[in-house]
Amino acid sequence: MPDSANLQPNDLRAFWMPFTANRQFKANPRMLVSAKDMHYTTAEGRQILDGTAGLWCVNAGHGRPRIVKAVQDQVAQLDYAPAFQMGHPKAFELANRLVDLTPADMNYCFYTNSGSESVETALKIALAYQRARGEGSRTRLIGRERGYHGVNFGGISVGGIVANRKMFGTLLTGVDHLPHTHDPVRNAFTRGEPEHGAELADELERIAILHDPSTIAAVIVEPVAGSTGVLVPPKGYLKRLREICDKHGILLIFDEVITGYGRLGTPFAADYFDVTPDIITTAKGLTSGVIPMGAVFVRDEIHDTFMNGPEELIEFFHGYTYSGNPVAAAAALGTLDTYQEEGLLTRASDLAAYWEERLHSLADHPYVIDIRNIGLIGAIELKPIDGAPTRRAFAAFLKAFEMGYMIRTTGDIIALSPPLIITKDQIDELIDAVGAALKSL
Ligand code: PXG
Repeated sequence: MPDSANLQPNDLRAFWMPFTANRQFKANPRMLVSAKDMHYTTAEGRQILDGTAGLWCVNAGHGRPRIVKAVQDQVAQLDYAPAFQMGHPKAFELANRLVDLTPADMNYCFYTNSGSESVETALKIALAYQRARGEGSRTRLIGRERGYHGVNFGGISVGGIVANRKMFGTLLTGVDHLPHTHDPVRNAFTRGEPEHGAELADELERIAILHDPSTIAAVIVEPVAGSTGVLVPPKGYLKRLREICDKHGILLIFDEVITGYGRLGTPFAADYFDVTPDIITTAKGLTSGVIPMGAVFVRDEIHDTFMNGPEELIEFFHGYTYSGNPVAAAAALGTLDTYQEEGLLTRASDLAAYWEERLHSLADHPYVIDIRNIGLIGAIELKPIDGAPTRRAFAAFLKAFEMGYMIRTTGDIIALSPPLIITKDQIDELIDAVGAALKSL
């Protein structure tokens, strides 16, 4: 057998792993070699219950037959087609099916290969749209503290995670940030949307007046911030952002890379909160993580504004070699079939009350200082060890993995976001395991 087919790799040196403590991992690797439905199997043959849908992406569960077959058939039939000035049928079929899921007047889809690329694409569409409609002075982009919009330069510029920004120079110019909405003093242990904090949206008004609204192109926010530890928007906050954007001609971008495709129990967070943005970025759950793919959805008015030059000219100078890749498109179609046949885009709403109840049952466990939840997302915030932030949550992560459960930590926050196929028994199992891991700390 070639080395790559070995279940136990013999040398971990060359792979510089992303967002990983490389030396620690390589000293004691956690190696996954197969997966089916709700479980991974490790190289040692242990079963691991997936409490995080991989990295918030495996919404349909692992090894789902329709997706596997769609990919196998497609790679044998048409492996690649040029993405520029050429097409293939599945990219069009997929776009049509996707825009049927998006809010009513968002009928156009631009393909990318990741959440980070979806963000760059959305920011570029926003700037180019403002210019195309004669508002070229609108060059500023507004993000939010604690926002995560991927790792490319636009995304880290509008993002609000210090560690992702500080090593990388001056970033984009002309960016400002809203304050984050995390308020443990007023909102700790809230179930669902917190009561307090809608007024933080008014900071957009202040920023708009500071720079003058005519200089601002777009605001980008995650409807629910995921990576920085599940920050659920205060009641009324997103509606207020929408109103201020409307008042000042500013585009509103929802980064739905995590919230898209059923995570909250609706196809998109825009549906859940009943707030329609101008642009939605997605990736992850689009293919249930199987093949890298992202999609950006825009309102008709944005797309149509680009469609007025000479017909033989390219309207928008942007795109990727793999935009709408045939195998990725097939994976996405297989994923949508699975979501639709099994009702997965709304299943989280059936499970949400049970999930919430079980999650909040951990409130009395050691070191727990807050619990937050929405849809099929949960977060348990721990009191950091004095002088050693992140260590306590990471210890819980290691303990849970040893016990056969995959959870995710960010700072001292445990984040949970299981595949949407999880059963109530598996929710019990996962929450009990997290409880036991906390008790062992
Ligand atoms: N936007 C949002 C809202 C995200 O959550 C990205 C953009 C970037 O996507 P890509 O595909 O370029 O990674 C993300 C990614 C975590 C975690 O544990 C979150 C992400 C990725 C990896 C880990 O919180 N979010």
